[in-house]
Amino acid sequence: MSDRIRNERFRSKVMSAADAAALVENGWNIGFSGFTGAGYPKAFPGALAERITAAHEKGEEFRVGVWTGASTAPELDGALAATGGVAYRQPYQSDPAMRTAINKGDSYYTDIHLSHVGNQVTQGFLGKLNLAVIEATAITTYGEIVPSSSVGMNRTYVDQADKVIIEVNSWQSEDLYGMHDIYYPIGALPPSRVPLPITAPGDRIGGKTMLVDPEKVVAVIATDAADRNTPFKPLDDDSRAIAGYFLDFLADEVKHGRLPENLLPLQSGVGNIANAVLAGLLEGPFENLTSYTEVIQDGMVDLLDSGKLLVASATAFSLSPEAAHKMNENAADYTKKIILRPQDVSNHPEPIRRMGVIACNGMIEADIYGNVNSTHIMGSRMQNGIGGSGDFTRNGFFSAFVTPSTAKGGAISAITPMVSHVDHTEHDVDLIITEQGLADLRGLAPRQRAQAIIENCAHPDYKEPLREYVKLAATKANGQHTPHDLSSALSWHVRFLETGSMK
Ligand code: 0RQ
Repeated sequence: MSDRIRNERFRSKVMSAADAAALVENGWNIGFSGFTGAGYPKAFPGALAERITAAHEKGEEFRVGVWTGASTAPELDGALAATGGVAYRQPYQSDPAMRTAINKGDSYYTDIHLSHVGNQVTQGFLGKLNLAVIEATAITTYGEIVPSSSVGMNRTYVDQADKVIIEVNSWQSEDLYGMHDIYYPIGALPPSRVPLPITAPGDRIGGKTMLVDPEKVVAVIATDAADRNTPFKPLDDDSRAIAGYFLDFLADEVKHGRLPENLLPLQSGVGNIANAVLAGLLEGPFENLTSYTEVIQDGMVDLLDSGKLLVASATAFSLSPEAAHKMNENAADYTKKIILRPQDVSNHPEPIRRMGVIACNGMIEADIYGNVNSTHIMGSRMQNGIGGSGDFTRNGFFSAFVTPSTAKGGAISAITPMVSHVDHTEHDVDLIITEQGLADLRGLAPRQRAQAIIENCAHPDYKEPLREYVKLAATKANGQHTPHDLSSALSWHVRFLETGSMK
């Protein structure tokens, strides 16, 4: 490990995770590294969970605020949520235990656009950041931090926190050095902000390492543990069908001269459908592709290997164990084609709009007019969070949302008269795609959108009831520009809650 901690001053601060956790005080806000199960600290969170539990057993109050880049893993979100000691969580999570704590109201949660977090922290909107706990692959001779498999919020948390703890993880490949692009904007807050100088996904605008004031570093912990690395499910027929419609649509746009032959930079959300789209690209006709996205999944690595994708810009990996192993073995090669940036750069509206990124994200439900719910089951239960979907959807060249047309074995229609929660409004949503087909909403008025979505995307079991709703809504006093019958608009959700089915 001493060859990874190359600065004597930092070497003298090496201690156990338990000793480091003992430094934490009740009420602190802690900014952790970690994004979609990559690059989160592996040892400190568990040790902190033990400290919190011990305090609770003595009847002492001990709760902390947990800030991250995005989702982490059972060792972080899971372990801390299980203590009941998480008072506050932001900006994104996907852990079952944390989700339960949030939905019970035990942990308050702010669901924030990922590109906004840096601003909000730096401006002080979220209160004081007491501690940053950051995973690194190494600490350089000059005392700079080489990040690991995610960058996320690391730069901002290290800058803004009073104290810093660094976990140096020898499981992460040292060859990741050079993959990161850590941009330090001059005058980061308005009115001093300057343009973000990215005009192509492969542009590098920052340094390879993160700077840290050594005075702030209170502990260095040595670890050797793998990222979460969830295996992908084998591609199912629905995912393949959705990917097929999207790829046919892209080919048609090229044919009509609305997209160049190598498309525009691609953004792809997380999950199996997104991975299926990437797998489809592998077999498809497009060459010389680029990606400006936030997460690099297996499908993206396969595309890079095939030579069809030239470069991928993101903020983190989210890989299967096999792909993570391959990344660790070949990181030096991938460094030439992959750039990991802070999330306020990977998700920044400015380059997304400038380069015309094609956005494609998963959703929970859409309504007949194209409003999308990405976060709340039945309008109330938080699933994960908006993540970066809004950053890309609002600012992309065009924006697609994908989902199977039904959930829970057909008891739920993903196309409803009115969504039970809105994350993306009809103004931002250009394409809706299910295994039934694709609705191209560009330029359509609400009544036309309803027809396109119902006829192309709804499951056959729900088509007729949706048509009936549209007819009914048109007869009501409220049957105006966007026809609605407010007394029955959410009746499908109510029926599901009462009977277990929307049918
Ligand atoms: O419930 O877990 O109880 O079985 O919702 O559904 O099918 O596993 O969904 O993994 O494709 O994720 C929107 C959540 C889709 C994701 C969402 C139930 C379903 C299941 C999960 P169970 P699936 P996927 C980049 C961009 C927001 C963030 C984002 C997401 C559970 O895509 O989090 O896009 N997006 N970030 O049964 C009721 C419906 C339902 C439903 C599914 N209509 N009604 N329940 N479910 N549809 C990444 C980052 O930003 C980090």
